[in-house]
Amino acid sequence: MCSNPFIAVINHQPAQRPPMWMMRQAGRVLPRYRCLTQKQPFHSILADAKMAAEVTLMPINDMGMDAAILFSDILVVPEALGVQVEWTTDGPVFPHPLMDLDSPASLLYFNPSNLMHVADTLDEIQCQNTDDTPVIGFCGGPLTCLCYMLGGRDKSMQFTDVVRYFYTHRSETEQLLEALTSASEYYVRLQAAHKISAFQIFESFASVIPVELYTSLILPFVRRITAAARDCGLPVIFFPKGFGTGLSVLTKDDCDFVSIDWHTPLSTARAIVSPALGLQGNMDPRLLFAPQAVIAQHLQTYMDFFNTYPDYIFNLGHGLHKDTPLKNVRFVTSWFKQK
Ligand code: 1CP
Repeated sequence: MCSNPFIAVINHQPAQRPPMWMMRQAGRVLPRYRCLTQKQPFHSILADAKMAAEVTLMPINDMGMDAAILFSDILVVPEALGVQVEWTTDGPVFPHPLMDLDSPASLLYFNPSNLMHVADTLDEIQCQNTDDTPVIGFCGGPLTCLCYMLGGRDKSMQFTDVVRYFYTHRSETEQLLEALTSASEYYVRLQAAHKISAFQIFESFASVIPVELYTSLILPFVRRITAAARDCGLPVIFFPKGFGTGLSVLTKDDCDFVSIDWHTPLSTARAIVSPALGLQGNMDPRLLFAPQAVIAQHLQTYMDFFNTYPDYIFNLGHGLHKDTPLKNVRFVTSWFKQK
């Protein structure tokens, strides 16, 4: 049996317990990370390979996770395409959303050298990674990145004007998706060349368009990113947040594992997702604020699920919240390790 449960399960091998990691585990919650952000803003930690590598590996020692996720952001790809992103303490700001411009696709110019800091970070992770912890690389899903590129940040998370643009400017939309996907294919190959064990596509805004439109307009581009990862021998996890019944359209061409959000019961997901695909997820991140006895009851249901469907990775149904009690995160990882 493979000694790291994440490596075992992601490659469809047996493991004694579910592997576990949590979306947004790098940064946000950890006191050591918080301490670092007192001195350095988020974007300068990203640009510093040594620091970004340190943050990537913090959740292994400080939280007990089985896998690390690269400390970076989905917006580095739009930035490398020339979209201006300003990193403020309140999150990313887009001074010139593409929707305000004529023929925006013609203005994009992919500059791969803007992504090289990620290669440096991955190399540095390998130097610091003495116990060979698996590292998960990632990019944003085509729809999620396009929402930010066209509309900028939308606190309502509805992106109504962007969706309207898809209908009124279909050809321009497809050209933008083409540019974004080519850059993402390059980005996945770059990460693979600098040693990662799996790749996750974060499609956080899958819910903003109808399932049929997602399937016809966006999914072909997701498939291209997945194919690029597979070419490099990487298994792919796809997280289409809020996709609901759309989960039933996913096939082996789209990914190897589907990450389920907290809204969809895991048993429902298992019933509608192709049996060829493993599942990851989906504990409500807000449950981590509950008493530990309540958390333990939920963990038992995930353990039971794993015992029935071993193609399963424990995770949250969306990212960790900033003020989550660290002791409860540690409770989760030690609970599984005692099994
Ligand atoms: O998972 C990890 O811990 C690794 C690092 C990581 C990842 C995977 C960061 C660090 N960002 C992301 C992905 C990401 N970035 C997503 C997809 C996942 C999700 O839905 O949470 C999204 C939508 C973003 C965009 C983004 N970057 C936002 C949200 C903006 C909005 O529309 O409200 C913010 C605030 C950032 C900045 C950012 N990225 C990462 C960190 C640590 C920070 C600093 C602030 C914070 O802690 O959120």
